Amino acid sequence: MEIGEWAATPDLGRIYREIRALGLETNLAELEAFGFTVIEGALSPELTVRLRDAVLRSWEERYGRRLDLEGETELNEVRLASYLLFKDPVFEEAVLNPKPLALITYLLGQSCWLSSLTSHVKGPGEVGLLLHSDTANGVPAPFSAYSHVANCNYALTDYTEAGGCLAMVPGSHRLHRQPTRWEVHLAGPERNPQAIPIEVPAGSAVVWHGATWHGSFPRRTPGLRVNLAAYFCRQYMAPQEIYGDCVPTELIARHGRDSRMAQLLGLNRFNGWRDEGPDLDRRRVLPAGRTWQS
Ligand SMILES: O=C(O)CCC(=O)C(=O)O
Ligand SMILES: [Fe+2]
Repeated sequence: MEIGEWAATPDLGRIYREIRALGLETNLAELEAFGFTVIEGALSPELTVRLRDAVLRSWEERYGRRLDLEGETELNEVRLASYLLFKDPVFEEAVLNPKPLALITYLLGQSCWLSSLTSHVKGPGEVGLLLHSDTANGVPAPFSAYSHVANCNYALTDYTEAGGCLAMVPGSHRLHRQPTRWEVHLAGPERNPQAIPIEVPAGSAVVWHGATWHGSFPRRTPGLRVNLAAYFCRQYMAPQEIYGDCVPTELIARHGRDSRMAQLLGLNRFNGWRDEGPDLDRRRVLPAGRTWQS
């Protein structure tokens, strides 16, 4: 059917038309039904390599040692590379990538923020990352049907179970709670039989609803599994990374003060004033006549 300019669903209509124009309706159906979807080829091969190189460079600077993508044995389990956005302009392309961002906008609205941009760099191990829902920070069960947070996980190396790929429990967004401690394991005799490996080629994006149970398998072979986790939240949640005053002026110059990027970085933040009181100018108006706050 044609999605009109319906008064009852102005924001939904706009984002739905965008999702249709981007060819993402099947992904949207998967996201609704199973709580996650895969966009293969979300990154070009060239962009995948640039992002992976930038992640590894940043990790090596942070931890002061070299990594071996193919043969690593020293790095055990996961060590996080965090606060990546300002480390290289290539990360801005990942955050604004139209297809994943359209699905994130469906889940969280136009007013959402980037909560963090990190990489779970993973070497060989036994445990992996236990199953969880990202709806943390004190959100009580039962979780709401709508997402408070949402995630876009880019595979920057090929994802296989033995290589330590992402794990999902399909349909778990409908359980509206965190897994119990008997449900979290991805290895050994207690492995949750409902968890499936997301085996996808590098360059894929996996987008999920904030309530969906996920984790990642232990890596059983030498070398590294590299992801890029672009994690978003509604603005009433506490973002994991604070950008605000740290946003480089060149980044603002590249995108503009009224851009989606400025919104994603919380630069239009309204709450959180001090003695000066609220700054009403921060409720900036979009060309479409809607405010970022909607
Ligand atoms: O290791 C992974 O890819 C999963 C990371 C994760 O749980 C997250 O980004 O929320
Ligand atoms: Fe997570």
